[in-house]
Amino acid sequence: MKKDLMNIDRAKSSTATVSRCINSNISLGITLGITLGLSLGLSACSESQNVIKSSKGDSAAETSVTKKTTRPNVIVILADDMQAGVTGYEGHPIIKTPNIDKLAANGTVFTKGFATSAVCTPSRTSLLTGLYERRHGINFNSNSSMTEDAWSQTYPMLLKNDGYFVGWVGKNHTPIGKTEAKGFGYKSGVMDNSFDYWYASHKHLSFYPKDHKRHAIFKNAKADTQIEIMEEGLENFMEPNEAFKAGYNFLDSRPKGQPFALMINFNVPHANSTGSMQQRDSDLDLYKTVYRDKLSEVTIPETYVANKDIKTPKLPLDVYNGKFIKTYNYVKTPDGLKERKIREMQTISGIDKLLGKLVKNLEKQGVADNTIIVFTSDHGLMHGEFGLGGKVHLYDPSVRIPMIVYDPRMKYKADKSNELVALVDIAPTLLELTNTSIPDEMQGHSLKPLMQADEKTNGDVKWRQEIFLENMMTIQNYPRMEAVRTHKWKYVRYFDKKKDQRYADMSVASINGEQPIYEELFDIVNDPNEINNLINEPTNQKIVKKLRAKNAELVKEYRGAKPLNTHLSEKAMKPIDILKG
Ligand SMILES: [Ca+2]
Repeated sequence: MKKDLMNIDRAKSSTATVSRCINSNISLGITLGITLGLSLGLSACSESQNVIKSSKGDSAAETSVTKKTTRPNVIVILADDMQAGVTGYEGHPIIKTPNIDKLAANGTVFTKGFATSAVCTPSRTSLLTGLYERRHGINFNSNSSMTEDAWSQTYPMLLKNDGYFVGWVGKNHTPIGKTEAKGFGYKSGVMDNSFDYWYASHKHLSFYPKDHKRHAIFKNAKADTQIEIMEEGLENFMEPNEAFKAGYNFLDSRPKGQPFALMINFNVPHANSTGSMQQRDSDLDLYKTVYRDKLSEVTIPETYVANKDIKTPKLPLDVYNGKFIKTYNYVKTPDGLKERKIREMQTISGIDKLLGKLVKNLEKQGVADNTIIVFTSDHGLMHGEFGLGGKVHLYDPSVRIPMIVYDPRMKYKADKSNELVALVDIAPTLLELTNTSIPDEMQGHSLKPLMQADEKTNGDVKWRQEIFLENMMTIQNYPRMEAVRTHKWKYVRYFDKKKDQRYADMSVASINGEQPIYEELFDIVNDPNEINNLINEPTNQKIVKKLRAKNAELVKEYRGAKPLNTHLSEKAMKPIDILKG
């Protein structure tokens, strides 16, 4: 029933966008003061009209013209392993993020944004597909690659198919395709060749990408550091630079007048990058000295437990043995965590610097008033809360993310939304805002109704009252987990590691009756740090029963009946004990 209501919302909003070009011109003067403070220049509407005037003049073509002339550009900026709360707009006491703060002030801030799978690969895949991991079937241990058909249904490919020039800069962590010529997943070349502009590489980039042969695409960059290399790629995207292009003759120039969709995917502040920072002489001061004078003001979480002080583990040892990979060893001591936090702030400020330059470039190009910008992270991270490191867990530090959606054309903008939203909602949002059809299979919902403060919609949007969270990454000692979080409660269930199976089989295990071996219930409102497990409190049994049922319902709905739309590697076919290695 609720989904039907959502679809009605989508249809209404899509109809409304038909007249957006006219509206946006009328409202230019009004919105001028609250946009990023940019000079508008010619509207992209008139620019686009010139480009497509040569198309047919019949009524069908007129519809096409109306659609194309209203189309905004789309930029998604994705941080890596960035917890919610480490920005100025979220009230962080030390970090300075003026450009992110400005985006927050001019856009809609989602205060309850979530990654439904708190791991790079499945979460980034959810952002692209609008699907929960349970349906897209891609993780580090899935030994699978998205099929070409599944890839065609991601938002960048849907936009490309609908007339957009698409670019990708930075990191990719989603294996896609399978080709005889090149191979499986990252090796297939499917993703690299799908983009009109590709200045990116697969898996971790490190802080100095040029140090690694795998990232040869960056070898001619002037800068050595990740964020600045990405800045060079972005500058060239916005204004093709012949000297830059000479080193990469496969890069196309962006045609002026064609709407673009650009993905800017960082590998910071991920510990792979912050852990590889070396304060080289050639680094900017930002990555050497900034924030170091604030070391004494850096705080550790209220629930922090140093490794040597762990007496009673947060989770029983037969549920999770507590061991995490050495990448996250910095949480084991307060000094290690504080150093991590300094580097985290430095690299987030690096992202902020890049955003500032990008906005100036959009101004210069005269498209700032017609460019949607999304800022978010693929998931959060544990910072030693209860002695835990890494991500994956379904506790809030791991699953909560910063999320801002800025659409300069929006006439009545909501400053913020406290609804439960997730990365799966980004793809349908961007498709709706660009007037592109949303595939029925997409499971997220467009955030557009929440972004509007129009009296007709504000406070009257029917929205989900619970969000489903999951972990199916069973490598690195982690248990399978499922959770349902409402505004008030979080219910988490853990499964027996001894019953881990092949990935595709695990995706239906609980649907087929596998029972959890451990459960948690937290009162998020009164216990936001998730300290007290209330699962056995007699007074809570009614809500426990309700959330168990909701969990079962959501797993089934999100998994769906169809097989996973993935290619499987040879490894995926081997017995389970090999998979565990
Ligand atoms: Ca990540």
